[in-house]
Amino acid sequence: MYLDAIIIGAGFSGLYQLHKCRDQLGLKTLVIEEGKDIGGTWYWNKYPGSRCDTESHIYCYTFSEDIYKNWKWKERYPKQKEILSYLKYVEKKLRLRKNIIFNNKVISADYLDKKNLWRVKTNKKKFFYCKYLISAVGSLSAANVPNIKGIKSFKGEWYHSGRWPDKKISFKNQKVAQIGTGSSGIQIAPVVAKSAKLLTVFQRTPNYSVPARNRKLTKTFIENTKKNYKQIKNLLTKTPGGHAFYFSKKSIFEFNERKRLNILEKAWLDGGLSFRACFSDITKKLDANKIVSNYIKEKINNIVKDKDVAKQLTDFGHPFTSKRPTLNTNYFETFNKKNVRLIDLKENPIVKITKNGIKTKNEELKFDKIIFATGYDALSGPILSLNLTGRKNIKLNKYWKNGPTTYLGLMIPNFPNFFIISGPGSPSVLTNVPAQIQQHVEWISEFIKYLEKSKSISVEPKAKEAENWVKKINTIANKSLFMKAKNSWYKGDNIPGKPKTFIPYPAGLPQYREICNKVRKKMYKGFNITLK
Ligand code: NA7
Repeated sequence: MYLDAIIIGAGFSGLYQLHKCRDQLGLKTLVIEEGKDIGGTWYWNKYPGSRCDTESHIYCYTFSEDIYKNWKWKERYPKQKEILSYLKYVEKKLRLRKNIIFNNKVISADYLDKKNLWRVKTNKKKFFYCKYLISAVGSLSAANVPNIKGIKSFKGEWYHSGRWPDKKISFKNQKVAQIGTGSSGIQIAPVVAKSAKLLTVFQRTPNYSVPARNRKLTKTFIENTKKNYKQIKNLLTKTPGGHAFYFSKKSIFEFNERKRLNILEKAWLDGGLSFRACFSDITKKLDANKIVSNYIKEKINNIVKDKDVAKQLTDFGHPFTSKRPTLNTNYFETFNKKNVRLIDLKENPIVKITKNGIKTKNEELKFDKIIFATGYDALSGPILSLNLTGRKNIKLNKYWKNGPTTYLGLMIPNFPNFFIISGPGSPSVLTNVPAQIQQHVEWISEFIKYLEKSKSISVEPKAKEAENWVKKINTIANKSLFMKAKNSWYKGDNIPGKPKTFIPYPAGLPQYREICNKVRKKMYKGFNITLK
């Protein structure tokens, strides 16, 4: 089957890209989706407590006033189910489903040099041909299940947070192990602890976490977001992370201790991701960061009653925000429950999984269920899993053996007409993702329009431009607090054998947008365009 454009993935990015390609560019377009329905990340992440850490009124599309205004969010942070319903509402409105095939996983894609076409193969042995291939597979979709000895022998059930099964899973009266304490694990533990007989949380690195302070949205708030649609849309293009808050312009050192504390207390009570923005230098300067890191530590110490557990939960070896900032609802309070136990893997590492549970250095524990909240092969993992072969038989896994090389995070040298949404080298995971997805989709669509108009056969970035882009990212990252974290998936540390390089673009969405706009204005400088 021949198509102008194939989009892989039917989440936030794939759906918008389909609308753009089909309805605005008039391209014959197909979306290929592995899951049995739309949703992408939000289709797979059905784990207990799954909820977005970004506020609902901005975790959505802003490209259409009609779509924005006709949807009503219920809570400050949307639940996984609510986001799925939202995406279904958008899909229905734009009549997207008819151009999506489900239950098909792309297992390889080869660029046919002579024909200037991509040949895409799925696990159902279906072949598709297209001129433009667009990855909308997401940044955090390649689940990382650690290779722990004995996992196959486990008699109970195990699940990964990012591949949660469709069936209803009960933890009632069960002995449950949870490995991992990132954003997902921090959401899972308080919910599972409500029904489990015993929940044992295995922690490799303690995590800073700020209260989410979730709440039902008031009628007035909802009305205001609708009334201020244009201002909100505009704001999201101005703030560094595409969120609805600015960073304070004032350093923490401009205030005396009492005032500092007042500001921190207020931000803590408000909760949410904006906590880190209450001073200008928390995320930038180690001395400012230390004050706030200690403040969070004290908060946790005040919540957790058992002093040894509190110590384990606050033995941070990294600055606040150098790893992904997390939000929680009663995560630390959960460790005050009698049926919850924390195991610090630094003191008591896992030796193996047995048929009945987990054997650690110090003990053998029985479990009915194991939850892996162990994260993802972030950003590059989902692209590599497509098994791409580009021009002259160049394999992507070889081309990226020293780390993902892209230009603007959008295209890869030697892989013509292949575009990436939210991939390595783009601001992606460091932003409110739908805000950056829209920027990407709009930029890619403009580019394709230009390519079609100029009767181009193919386009790819110049190798030198891509090398410089990677250098630029690492130069900025090397000066940042991000590099002070060990085991950070931003740098590929969490996957054995993964090249150690900073992966997302770290200088913020407005700066990134400006660079992309400049490239467009300069008639796509940095790209080799081959005309008919
Ligand atoms: P994260 O943030 O990568 O967290 C994964 C957690 O799992 C983290 O605590 C890791 O510890 C831990 N981990 C990873 N591998 C192991 C092994 N082998 N043994 C023990 N512990 C391990 O993933 P999340 O899913 O929580 O969040 C990712 C994003 O997805 C999130 O922001 C949402 O946007 C959705 P570490 O810190 O690496 O020592």
